[in-house]
Amino acid sequence: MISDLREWVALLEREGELVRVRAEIDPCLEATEIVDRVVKAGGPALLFENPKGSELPLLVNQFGTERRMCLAFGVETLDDVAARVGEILELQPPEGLAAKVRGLKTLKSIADSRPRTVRRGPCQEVVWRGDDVDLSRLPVQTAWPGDGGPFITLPAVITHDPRDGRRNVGMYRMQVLGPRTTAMHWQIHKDGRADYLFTEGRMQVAVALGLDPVTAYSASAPLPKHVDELMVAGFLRGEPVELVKGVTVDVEVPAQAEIVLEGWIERGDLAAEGPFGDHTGFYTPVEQFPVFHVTALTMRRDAIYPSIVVGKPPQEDAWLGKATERIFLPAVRMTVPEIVDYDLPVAGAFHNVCIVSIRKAFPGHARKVMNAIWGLGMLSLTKGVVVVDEHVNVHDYAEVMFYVGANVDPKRDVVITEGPLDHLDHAPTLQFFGGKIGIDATAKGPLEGAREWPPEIEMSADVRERVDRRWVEYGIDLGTVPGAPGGGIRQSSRRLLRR
Ligand SMILES: Cc1cc2nc3c(=O)[nH]c(=O)nc-3n(C[C@H](O)[C@H](O)[C@H](O)COP(=O)(O)O)c2cc1C
Ligand SMILES: [Mn+2]
Repeated sequence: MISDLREWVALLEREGELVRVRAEIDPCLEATEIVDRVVKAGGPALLFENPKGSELPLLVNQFGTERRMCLAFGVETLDDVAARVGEILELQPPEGLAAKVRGLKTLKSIADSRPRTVRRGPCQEVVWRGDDVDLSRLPVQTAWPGDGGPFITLPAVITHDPRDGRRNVGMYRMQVLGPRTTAMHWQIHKDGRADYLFTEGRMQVAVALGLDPVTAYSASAPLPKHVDELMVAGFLRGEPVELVKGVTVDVEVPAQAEIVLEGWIERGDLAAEGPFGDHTGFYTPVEQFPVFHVTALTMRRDAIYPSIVVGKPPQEDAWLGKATERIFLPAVRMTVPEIVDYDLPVAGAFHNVCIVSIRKAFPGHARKVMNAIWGLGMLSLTKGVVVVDEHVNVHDYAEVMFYVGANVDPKRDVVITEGPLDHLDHAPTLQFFGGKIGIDATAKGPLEGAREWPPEIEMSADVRERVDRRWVEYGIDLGTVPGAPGGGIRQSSRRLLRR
Protein backbone atom coordinates (compact mmCIF):
# COMPACT_ATOMS: atom_id res chain seq x y z
CA MET A 1 0.00 0.00 0.00
CA ILE A 2 1.31 3.44 -0.95
CA SER A 3 0.61 5.77 1.96
CA ASP A 4 1.18 9.19 0.42
CA LEU A 5 2.31 11.10 -2.64
CA ARG A 6 6.00 11.08 -1.76
CA GLU A 7 6.07 7.34 -1.31
CA TRP A 8 4.42 7.12 -4.73
CA VAL A 9 7.03 9.46 -6.23
CA ALA A 10 9.80 7.34 -4.67
CA LEU A 11 8.23 4.16 -6.08
CA LEU A 12 7.94 5.71 -9.54
CA GLU A 13 11.57 6.75 -9.35
CA ARG A 14 12.74 3.27 -8.34
CA GLU A 15 10.75 1.79 -11.20
CA GLY A 16 12.34 4.15 -13.74
CA GLU A 17 8.93 5.79 -14.20
CA LEU A 18 9.84 9.35 -13.15
CA VAL A 19 12.23 12.00 -14.40
CA ARG A 20 13.25 15.00 -12.33
CA VAL A 21 13.49 18.12 -14.46
CA ARG A 22 15.96 20.55 -12.87
CA ALA A 23 15.84 23.19 -15.62
CA GLU A 24 13.48 26.08 -14.87
CA ILE A 25 10.21 25.68 -16.74
CA ASP A 26 7.16 27.92 -16.94
CA PRO A 27 3.93 26.41 -15.51
CA CYS A 28 2.21 28.70 -17.99
CA LEU A 29 1.98 26.78 -21.32
CA GLU A 30 5.58 25.50 -21.44
CA ALA A 31 4.90 22.66 -18.97
CA THR A 32 1.88 21.60 -21.06
CA GLU A 33 3.87 21.34 -24.27
CA ILE A 34 6.51 19.22 -22.52
CA VAL A 35 3.93 16.96 -20.86
CA ASP A 36 1.87 16.62 -24.05
CA ARG A 37 4.90 15.28 -25.91
CA VAL A 38 5.88 12.95 -23.05
CA VAL A 39 2.34 11.55 -22.62
CA LYS A 40 1.95 10.84 -26.32
CA ALA A 41 5.32 9.03 -26.30
CA GLY A 42 4.22 6.89 -23.33
CA GLY A 43 6.96 8.59 -21.30
CA PRO A 44 7.56 8.97 -17.57
CA ALA A 45 6.02 11.06 -14.82
CA LEU A 46 7.72 14.45 -14.54
CA LEU A 47 8.76 16.23 -11.38
CA PHE A 48 9.56 19.82 -12.36
CA GLU A 49 11.82 20.90 -9.52
CA ASN A 50 12.08 24.53 -10.59
CA PRO A 51 8.76 25.82 -11.86
CA LYS A 52 9.07 29.53 -12.54
CA GLY A 53 7.62 31.73 -9.79
CA SER A 54 7.16 28.98 -7.16
CA GLU A 55 9.20 27.24 -4.50
CA LEU A 56 7.09 24.09 -4.75
CA PRO A 57 7.90 21.35 -7.26
CA LEU A 58 5.25 20.49 -9.84
CA LEU A 59 4.36 16.81 -10.45
CA VAL A 60 2.67 15.95 -13.75
CA ASN A 61 1.91 12.73 -15.65
CA GLN A 62 1.88 10.43 -12.61
CA PHE A 63 -1.02 8.46 -14.17
CA GLY A 64 0.07 8.65 -17.82
CA THR A 65 0.53 4.95 -18.68
CA GLU A 66 -1.23 1.67 -17.99
CA ARG A 67 1.86 0.40 -16.18
CA ARG A 68 1.85 3.34 -13.75
CA MET A 69 -1.87 2.94 -13.18
CA CYS A 70 -1.25 -0.74 -12.30
CA LEU A 71 1.68 0.23 -10.04
CA ALA A 72 -0.67 2.66 -8.28
CA PHE A 73 -3.11 -0.14 -7.49
CA GLY A 74 -0.38 -2.73 -6.93
CA VAL A 75 -1.82 -5.08 -9.58
CA GLU A 76 -0.73 -6.74 -12.82
CA THR A 77 -3.77 -5.58 -14.81
CA LEU A 78 -6.62 -3.23 -13.97
CA ASP A 79 -8.99 -6.20 -14.25
CA ASP A 80 -7.40 -7.49 -11.02
CA VAL A 81 -8.84 -4.45 -9.21
CA ALA A 82 -12.21 -5.18 -10.81
CA ALA A 83 -12.02 -8.76 -9.55
CA ARG A 84 -11.71 -7.54 -5.94
CA VAL A 85 -14.67 -5.23 -6.39
CA GLY A 86 -16.60 -8.07 -8.03
CA GLU A 87 -15.96 -10.31 -5.02
CA ILE A 88 -17.86 -7.90 -2.82
CA LEU A 89 -20.70 -7.30 -5.23
CA GLU A 90 -21.19 -11.01 -5.81
CA LEU A 91 -21.15 -11.82 -2.10
CA GLN A 92 -23.68 -14.66 -1.67
CA PRO A 93 -24.94 -16.23 1.54
CA PRO A 94 -22.00 -18.57 2.17
CA GLU A 95 -22.38 -22.34 2.14
CA GLY A 96 -19.97 -24.38 4.21
CA LEU A 97 -17.37 -23.28 6.72
CA ALA A 98 -14.63 -22.27 4.26
CA ALA A 99 -17.00 -20.00 2.34
CA LYS A 100 -18.24 -18.51 5.62
CA VAL A 101 -14.71 -17.66 6.71
CA ARG A 102 -13.97 -16.15 3.31
CA GLY A 103 -17.23 -14.17 3.44
CA LEU A 104 -16.40 -12.84 6.89
CA LYS A 105 -12.96 -11.79 5.74
CA THR A 106 -14.46 -9.88 2.84
CA LEU A 107 -16.99 -8.20 5.10
CA LYS A 108 -14.25 -7.30 7.54
CA SER A 109 -12.22 -5.72 4.77
CA ILE A 110 -15.23 -3.50 3.99
CA ALA A 111 -15.67 -2.60 7.66
CA ASP A 112 -11.95 -1.77 7.90
CA SER A 113 -12.13 0.50 4.86
CA ARG A 114 -13.74 3.43 6.64
CA PRO A 115 -11.42 6.43 7.12
CA ARG A 116 -9.76 6.73 10.50
CA THR A 117 -9.48 10.03 12.40
CA VAL A 118 -6.05 10.82 13.80
CA ARG A 119 -4.93 13.72 16.00
CA ARG A 120 -2.12 15.09 13.88
CA GLY A 121 -1.23 15.02 10.24
CA PRO A 122 1.83 16.08 8.26
CA CYS A 123 -0.52 18.04 5.96
CA GLN A 124 -0.57 20.72 8.69
CA GLU A 125 3.19 21.11 9.23
CA VAL A 126 2.96 24.53 7.61
CA VAL A 127 -0.15 26.68 8.15
CA TRP A 128 -1.04 29.90 6.33
CA ARG A 129 -4.20 31.60 7.54
CA GLY A 130 -6.27 34.53 6.35
CA ASP A 131 -4.26 37.15 4.53
CA ASP A 132 -1.15 34.95 4.57
CA VAL A 133 -2.78 32.67 2.04
CA ASP A 134 -1.41 33.30 -1.44
CA LEU A 135 -2.38 30.80 -4.12
CA SER A 136 -0.02 32.47 -6.59
CA ARG A 137 2.84 30.85 -4.67
CA LEU A 138 1.72 27.42 -5.95
CA PRO A 139 2.96 26.37 -9.42
CA VAL A 140 -0.59 26.23 -10.80
CA GLN A 141 -0.58 25.54 -14.51
CA THR A 142 -2.14 27.68 -17.21
CA ALA A 143 -2.41 24.82 -19.65
CA TRP A 144 -3.55 26.18 -23.01
CA PRO A 145 -3.23 29.54 -24.75
CA GLY A 146 -6.99 30.25 -24.63
CA ASP A 147 -7.39 29.38 -20.94
CA GLY A 148 -8.96 32.04 -18.71
CA GLY A 149 -6.10 31.72 -16.19
CA PRO A 150 -4.37 29.13 -14.02
CA PHE A 151 -6.42 26.06 -13.00
CA ILE A 152 -5.91 23.61 -10.16
CA THR A 153 -6.63 20.35 -11.99
CA LEU A 154 -6.05 17.45 -9.59
CA PRO A 155 -7.92 18.38 -6.41
CA ALA A 156 -9.99 16.14 -4.13
CA VAL A 157 -12.84 18.43 -3.13
CA ILE A 158 -14.49 17.40 0.15
CA THR A 159 -18.04 18.45 1.07
CA HIS A 160 -20.85 17.16 3.25
CA ASP A 161 -24.52 16.77 2.42
CA PRO A 162 -26.24 19.12 4.89
CA ARG A 163 -29.23 16.75 5.12
CA ASP A 164 -27.42 13.72 6.50
CA GLY A 165 -23.81 14.84 6.91
CA ARG A 166 -22.52 12.27 4.44
CA ARG A 167 -19.18 13.06 2.87
CA ASN A 168 -18.49 13.48 -0.83
CA VAL A 169 -15.12 13.71 -2.54
CA GLY A 170 -14.91 14.80 -6.16
CA MET A 171 -12.29 15.96 -8.60
CA TYR A 172 -13.47 19.33 -9.91
CA ARG A 173 -11.10 21.83 -11.49
CA MET A 174 -10.62 25.15 -9.72
CA GLN A 175 -9.69 28.31 -11.60
CA VAL A 176 -7.50 30.58 -9.49
CA LEU A 177 -9.30 33.94 -9.42
CA GLY A 178 -7.24 35.75 -6.76
CA PRO A 179 -4.79 35.07 -3.92
CA ARG A 180 -7.57 33.61 -1.78
CA THR A 181 -10.34 32.72 -4.23
CA THR A 182 -10.98 30.12 -6.89
CA ALA A 183 -13.97 29.01 -8.93
CA MET A 184 -15.45 25.56 -8.25
CA HIS A 185 -16.32 23.74 -11.46
CA TRP A 186 -19.19 21.60 -10.17
CA GLN A 187 -20.88 20.26 -13.27
CA ILE A 188 -24.65 19.84 -13.25
CA HIS A 189 -24.70 16.05 -12.71
CA LYS A 190 -22.16 15.92 -9.90
CA ASP A 191 -22.49 15.16 -6.19
CA GLY A 192 -20.51 18.19 -4.98
CA ARG A 193 -22.96 20.44 -6.77
CA ALA A 194 -25.88 18.61 -5.18
CA ASP A 195 -24.39 19.19 -1.71
CA TYR A 196 -24.07 22.86 -2.64
CA LEU A 197 -27.66 23.08 -3.84
CA PHE A 198 -28.94 21.45 -0.63
CA THR A 199 -27.07 24.03 1.46
CA GLU A 200 -28.61 27.27 2.67
CA GLY A 201 -26.09 30.08 2.99
CA ARG A 202 -22.50 29.01 3.50
CA MET A 203 -20.97 25.54 3.25
CA GLN A 204 -17.55 24.55 4.49
CA VAL A 205 -15.28 22.98 1.90
CA ALA A 206 -11.83 21.40 2.03
CA VAL A 207 -9.60 20.54 -0.90
CA ALA A 208 -6.77 18.00 -0.71
CA LEU A 209 -3.90 18.22 -3.19
CA GLY A 210 -1.19 15.59 -3.46
CA LEU A 211 -2.55 12.25 -2.27
CA ASP A 212 -1.55 8.63 -2.65
CA PRO A 213 -2.59 7.61 -6.17
CA VAL A 214 -5.53 5.40 -5.18
CA THR A 215 -7.18 8.07 -3.04
CA ALA A 216 -6.60 10.64 -5.79
CA TYR A 217 -8.19 8.24 -8.28
CA SER A 218 -11.18 7.67 -6.00
CA ALA A 219 -12.06 11.36 -6.19
CA SER A 220 -12.65 10.86 -9.92
CA ALA A 221 -14.69 7.65 -9.57
CA PRO A 222 -18.39 7.92 -10.53
CA LEU A 223 -19.81 6.46 -7.33
CA PRO A 224 -23.44 6.78 -6.22
CA LYS A 225 -23.91 9.90 -4.13
CA HIS A 226 -24.34 8.13 -0.78
CA VAL A 227 -21.07 6.21 -1.17
CA ASP A 228 -18.08 7.89 0.50
CA GLU A 229 -15.16 7.99 -1.95
CA LEU A 230 -12.72 7.79 0.97
CA MET A 231 -14.27 4.49 2.08
CA VAL A 232 -13.79 3.13 -1.43
CA ALA A 233 -10.21 4.44 -1.40
CA GLY A 234 -9.66 2.60 1.89
CA PHE A 235 -11.05 -0.60 0.40
CA LEU A 236 -8.96 -0.35 -2.78
CA ARG A 237 -5.83 0.49 -0.75
CA GLY A 238 -6.51 -2.25 1.79
CA GLU A 239 -5.76 0.35 4.45
CA PRO A 240 -8.00 3.15 5.73
CA VAL A 241 -7.38 6.78 4.75
CA GLU A 242 -6.24 8.81 7.78
CA LEU A 243 -8.07 12.06 8.41
CA VAL A 244 -7.32 15.05 10.58
CA LYS A 245 -9.60 17.96 11.49
CA GLY A 246 -9.14 21.11 9.44
CA VAL A 247 -7.59 24.15 11.17
CA THR A 248 -10.32 26.61 10.14
CA VAL A 249 -13.19 24.35 9.03
CA ASP A 250 -15.18 21.55 10.58
CA VAL A 251 -14.24 19.23 7.72
CA GLU A 252 -11.82 16.34 8.07
CA VAL A 253 -8.97 16.28 5.57
CA PRO A 254 -6.54 13.51 4.49
CA ALA A 255 -3.71 13.68 7.03
CA GLN A 256 -1.06 12.63 4.51
CA ALA A 257 -2.02 15.21 1.84
CA GLU A 258 0.77 17.44 0.53
CA ILE A 259 -1.42 20.56 0.52
CA VAL A 260 -4.90 21.35 1.87
CA LEU A 261 -7.08 24.35 1.06
CA GLU A 262 -9.81 25.11 3.58
CA GLY A 263 -12.64 27.56 3.11
CA TRP A 264 -16.26 28.14 2.26
CA ILE A 265 -18.68 28.54 -0.61
CA GLU A 266 -21.89 30.55 -0.34
CA ARG A 267 -25.08 29.88 -2.27
CA GLY A 268 -25.52 32.39 -5.08
CA ASP A 269 -21.93 33.69 -4.90
CA LEU A 270 -20.87 33.02 -8.50
CA ALA A 271 -18.10 34.12 -10.83
CA ALA A 272 -17.23 33.74 -14.49
CA GLU A 273 -15.22 30.54 -14.96
CA GLY A 274 -13.26 29.61 -18.11
CA PRO A 275 -12.51 29.32 -20.88
CA PHE A 276 -10.66 26.07 -20.25
CA GLY A 277 -9.06 23.70 -22.76
CA ASP A 278 -10.85 20.55 -21.65
CA HIS A 279 -10.61 16.78 -22.12
CA THR A 280 -13.13 17.08 -24.94
CA GLY A 281 -10.36 18.60 -27.06
CA PHE A 282 -12.18 21.95 -27.17
CA TYR A 283 -12.32 25.02 -24.98
CA THR A 284 -15.33 25.07 -22.70
CA PRO A 285 -16.83 28.56 -22.75
CA VAL A 286 -17.11 31.00 -19.87
CA GLU A 287 -19.90 29.96 -17.49
CA GLN A 288 -20.92 31.02 -13.97
CA PHE A 289 -19.68 28.76 -11.16
CA PRO A 290 -19.56 29.06 -7.35
CA VAL A 291 -16.64 30.92 -5.74
CA PHE A 292 -14.44 29.15 -3.18
CA HIS A 293 -13.05 31.48 -0.48
CA VAL A 294 -9.88 30.09 1.11
CA THR A 295 -9.51 30.60 4.85
CA ALA A 296 -6.36 28.51 5.30
CA LEU A 297 -3.70 26.78 3.24
CA THR A 298 -1.90 24.05 5.12
CA MET A 299 0.89 21.88 3.79
CA ARG A 300 3.76 19.57 4.46
CA ARG A 301 7.30 20.83 4.65
CA ASP A 302 8.70 20.57 1.09
CA ALA A 303 5.22 20.01 -0.31
CA ILE A 304 4.81 18.71 -3.86
CA TYR A 305 2.07 20.29 -6.00
CA PRO A 306 0.29 17.77 -8.31
CA SER A 307 -1.28 18.66 -11.64
CA ILE A 308 -2.72 17.00 -14.74
CA VAL A 309 -3.01 18.30 -18.27
CA VAL A 310 -6.19 17.56 -20.19
CA GLY A 311 -6.77 18.43 -23.82
CA LYS A 312 -7.28 16.63 -27.09
CA PRO A 313 -7.15 12.92 -26.25
CA PRO A 314 -5.05 10.99 -25.53
CA GLN A 315 -3.80 12.76 -22.42
CA GLU A 316 -2.88 11.60 -18.94
CA ASP A 317 -6.53 11.35 -17.84
CA ALA A 318 -7.04 8.52 -20.36
CA TRP A 319 -5.73 6.08 -17.76
CA LEU A 320 -7.86 7.45 -14.93
CA GLY A 321 -10.83 6.87 -17.24
CA LYS A 322 -9.68 3.39 -18.25
CA ALA A 323 -9.25 2.49 -14.58
CA THR A 324 -12.88 3.49 -14.00
CA GLU A 325 -14.00 1.52 -17.05
CA ARG A 326 -12.33 -1.65 -15.73
CA ILE A 327 -13.11 -1.21 -12.03
CA PHE A 328 -16.80 -0.52 -12.66
CA LEU A 329 -17.38 -3.48 -15.01
CA PRO A 330 -18.53 -5.76 -12.15
CA ALA A 331 -21.00 -3.09 -10.99
CA VAL A 332 -22.30 -2.64 -14.54
CA ARG A 333 -22.69 -6.41 -14.89
CA MET A 334 -24.45 -6.58 -11.55
CA THR A 335 -27.28 -4.46 -13.01
CA VAL A 336 -27.11 -5.73 -16.60
CA PRO A 337 -25.75 -9.31 -16.32
CA GLU A 338 -25.96 -10.02 -20.05
CA ILE A 339 -23.14 -7.53 -20.61
CA VAL A 340 -19.91 -9.39 -21.34
CA ASP A 341 -17.59 -6.41 -21.65
CA TYR A 342 -17.57 -2.74 -22.62
CA ASP A 343 -15.13 -0.18 -23.91
CA LEU A 344 -15.21 3.60 -23.69
CA PRO A 345 -12.77 4.76 -26.39
CA VAL A 346 -10.27 7.34 -25.14
CA ALA A 347 -10.72 9.24 -28.40
CA GLY A 348 -14.43 9.52 -27.57
CA ALA A 349 -13.60 11.45 -24.39
CA PHE A 350 -15.39 8.66 -22.45
CA HIS A 351 -18.91 10.11 -22.70
CA ASN A 352 -19.19 10.13 -26.50
CA VAL A 353 -19.14 6.42 -27.30
CA CYS A 354 -19.67 3.14 -25.47
CA ILE A 355 -19.08 -0.19 -27.20
CA VAL A 356 -20.76 -3.06 -25.38
CA SER A 357 -20.82 -6.81 -26.03
CA ILE A 358 -23.79 -8.88 -24.88
CA ARG A 359 -24.96 -12.45 -24.57
CA LYS A 360 -27.96 -11.94 -26.82
CA ALA A 361 -30.93 -14.07 -25.87
CA PHE A 362 -34.09 -12.52 -27.36
CA PRO A 363 -35.26 -10.15 -30.08
CA GLY A 364 -34.65 -6.50 -29.23
CA HIS A 365 -32.05 -7.43 -26.65
CA ALA A 366 -29.52 -4.92 -27.99
CA ARG A 367 -32.09 -2.14 -27.52
CA LYS A 368 -32.72 -3.23 -23.97
CA VAL A 369 -29.01 -2.90 -23.25
CA MET A 370 -28.76 0.51 -24.95
CA ASN A 371 -31.53 1.77 -22.72
CA ALA A 372 -29.86 0.23 -19.67
CA ILE A 373 -26.65 2.12 -20.48
CA TRP A 374 -28.65 5.32 -20.90
CA GLY A 375 -30.10 4.73 -17.45
CA LEU A 376 -26.96 3.79 -15.56
CA GLY A 377 -25.13 6.35 -13.38
CA MET A 378 -22.76 8.56 -15.33
CA LEU A 379 -22.99 6.14 -18.31
CA SER A 380 -26.41 7.71 -18.82
CA LEU A 381 -24.61 10.64 -20.44
CA THR A 382 -23.22 8.41 -23.23
CA LYS A 383 -24.09 9.87 -26.61
CA GLY A 384 -23.57 6.78 -28.77
CA VAL A 385 -23.89 3.11 -27.87
CA VAL A 386 -22.70 0.30 -30.16
CA VAL A 387 -23.89 -3.20 -29.25
CA VAL A 388 -22.07 -6.29 -30.54
CA ASP A 389 -22.36 -10.02 -29.87
CA GLU A 390 -20.44 -11.68 -27.06
CA HIS A 391 -17.63 -13.06 -29.26
CA VAL A 392 -16.62 -9.61 -30.52
CA ASN A 393 -13.65 -8.01 -28.78
CA VAL A 394 -14.96 -4.58 -27.81
CA HIS A 395 -11.41 -3.26 -27.35
CA ASP A 396 -10.49 -4.06 -30.96
CA TYR A 397 -11.97 -1.11 -32.83
CA ALA A 398 -11.25 -2.66 -36.26
CA GLU A 399 -13.22 -5.75 -35.28
CA VAL A 400 -16.07 -3.59 -33.96
CA MET A 401 -16.07 -1.56 -37.19
CA PHE A 402 -16.26 -4.81 -39.15
CA TYR A 403 -19.52 -5.79 -37.42
CA VAL A 404 -20.95 -2.25 -37.51
CA GLY A 405 -20.39 -2.28 -41.25
CA ALA A 406 -21.42 -5.86 -41.90
CA ASN A 407 -24.32 -6.49 -39.51
CA VAL A 408 -26.21 -3.21 -39.62
CA ASP A 409 -29.18 -2.20 -41.71
CA PRO A 410 -29.26 1.47 -40.75
CA LYS A 411 -33.02 1.68 -41.21
CA ARG A 412 -33.69 -1.28 -38.94
CA ASP A 413 -30.76 -1.23 -36.51
CA VAL A 414 -30.15 2.40 -35.61
CA VAL A 415 -31.97 3.95 -32.67
CA ILE A 416 -32.20 7.71 -32.33
CA THR A 417 -33.46 8.94 -29.00
CA GLU A 418 -32.87 11.80 -26.56
CA GLY A 419 -31.62 12.23 -23.04
CA PRO A 420 -29.23 14.05 -20.73
CA LEU A 421 -25.80 14.84 -22.16
CA ASP A 422 -22.44 15.70 -20.67
CA HIS A 423 -22.09 19.22 -19.29
CA LEU A 424 -19.07 19.77 -21.56
CA ASP A 425 -20.62 18.52 -24.83
CA HIS A 426 -20.71 21.48 -27.21
CA ALA A 427 -22.46 19.71 -30.10
CA PRO A 428 -26.12 19.48 -28.97
CA THR A 429 -28.43 22.39 -29.74
CA LEU A 430 -29.24 22.76 -26.06
CA GLN A 431 -26.67 22.40 -23.29
CA PHE A 432 -27.16 19.25 -21.15
CA PHE A 433 -29.88 17.67 -23.32
CA GLY A 434 -30.05 16.22 -26.80
CA GLY A 435 -29.85 13.31 -29.19
CA LYS A 436 -28.47 9.83 -28.63
CA ILE A 437 -27.61 7.16 -31.15
CA GLY A 438 -27.67 3.43 -30.64
CA ILE A 439 -26.31 1.01 -33.22
CA ASP A 440 -27.31 -2.65 -32.99
CA ALA A 441 -24.44 -4.52 -34.64
CA THR A 442 -25.45 -7.95 -33.33
CA ALA A 443 -26.52 -10.76 -35.63
CA LYS A 444 -30.28 -10.51 -36.25
CA GLY A 445 -32.84 -13.25 -36.33
CA PRO A 446 -36.12 -13.50 -38.29
CA LEU A 447 -38.06 -12.23 -35.28
CA GLU A 448 -36.15 -8.99 -35.72
CA GLY A 449 -37.14 -8.79 -39.37
CA ALA A 450 -33.91 -10.19 -40.84
CA ARG A 451 -33.50 -12.63 -43.72
CA GLU A 452 -31.49 -15.84 -43.21
CA TRP A 453 -28.23 -14.68 -41.59
CA PRO A 454 -25.19 -16.14 -43.38
CA PRO A 455 -22.48 -18.01 -41.48
CA GLU A 456 -19.22 -16.20 -40.84
CA ILE A 457 -16.09 -17.51 -42.47
CA GLU A 458 -13.89 -19.52 -40.17
CA MET A 459 -11.17 -22.09 -40.70
CA SER A 460 -11.87 -25.46 -39.15
CA ALA A 461 -10.17 -26.17 -35.86
CA ASP A 462 -8.30 -29.29 -37.01
CA VAL A 463 -6.67 -27.43 -39.90
CA ARG A 464 -5.65 -24.55 -37.62
CA GLU A 465 -4.17 -27.02 -35.21
CA ARG A 466 -2.27 -28.80 -38.02
CA VAL A 467 -0.82 -25.53 -39.31
CA ASP A 468 0.21 -24.52 -35.79
CA ARG A 469 1.99 -27.81 -35.41
CA ARG A 470 3.71 -27.74 -38.80
CA TRP A 471 4.57 -24.02 -38.96
CA VAL A 472 8.33 -24.47 -38.57
CA GLU A 473 8.35 -27.01 -41.36
CA TYR A 474 7.07 -24.40 -43.85
CA GLY A 475 10.17 -22.22 -43.35
CA ILE A 476 8.15 -18.96 -43.31
CA ASP A 477 9.94 -16.96 -40.63
CA LEU A 478 7.70 -14.28 -39.11
CA GLY A 479 9.53 -14.18 -35.80
CA THR A 480 6.86 -16.00 -33.84
CA VAL A 481 4.29 -18.54 -34.94
CA PRO A 482 1.43 -16.34 -36.17
CA GLY A 483 -1.81 -17.11 -34.35
CA ALA A 484 -4.81 -18.37 -36.23
CA PRO A 485 -7.47 -15.68 -36.60
CA GLY A 486 -9.33 -15.63 -33.29
CA GLY A 487 -12.96 -15.23 -32.48
CA GLY A 488 -15.22 -16.82 -35.04
CA ILE A 489 -18.93 -17.12 -34.93
CA ARG A 490 -20.88 -18.14 -31.87
CA GLN A 491 -24.12 -19.59 -33.04
CA SER A 492 -25.94 -19.59 -29.71
CA SER A 493 -27.69 -16.23 -29.89
CA ARG A 494 -28.79 -16.76 -33.48
CA ARG A 495 -30.15 -20.18 -32.70
CA LEU A 496 -32.15 -18.75 -29.84
CA LEU A 497 -33.64 -16.10 -32.09
CA ARG A 498 -34.76 -18.66 -34.66
CA ARG A 499 -36.80 -20.69 -32.25
C1 LIG B 1 -8.55 15.26 -14.26
C2 LIG B 1 -10.03 15.33 -14.04
C3 LIG B 1 -10.65 16.55 -13.99
C4 LIG B 1 -12.02 16.65 -13.78
N1 LIG B 1 -12.60 17.88 -13.73
C5 LIG B 1 -13.92 17.98 -13.46
C6 LIG B 1 -14.53 19.25 -13.33
O1 LIG B 1 -13.90 20.27 -13.47
N2 LIG B 1 -15.86 19.30 -13.02
C7 LIG B 1 -16.61 18.16 -12.84
O2 LIG B 1 -17.79 18.27 -12.53
N3 LIG B 1 -16.05 16.93 -13.00
C8 LIG B 1 -14.73 16.82 -13.28
N4 LIG B 1 -14.15 15.59 -13.42
C9 LIG B 1 -14.98 14.38 -13.29
C10 LIG B 1 -15.32 14.10 -11.84
O3 LIG B 1 -14.17 14.06 -11.06
C11 LIG B 1 -16.07 12.78 -11.70
O4 LIG B 1 -17.29 12.89 -12.39
C12 LIG B 1 -16.34 12.40 -10.25
O5 LIG B 1 -17.11 11.22 -10.23
C13 LIG B 1 -17.06 13.49 -9.52
O6 LIG B 1 -17.33 13.08 -8.19
P1 LIG B 1 -18.85 12.95 -7.72
O7 LIG B 1 -19.39 11.74 -8.45
O8 LIG B 1 -18.75 12.71 -6.26
O9 LIG B 1 -19.54 14.20 -8.10
C14 LIG B 1 -12.77 15.48 -13.63
C15 LIG B 1 -12.14 14.24 -13.69
C16 LIG B 1 -10.79 14.16 -13.89
C17 LIG B 1 -10.14 12.81 -13.93
MN1 LIG C 1 -19.65 11.15 -5.08
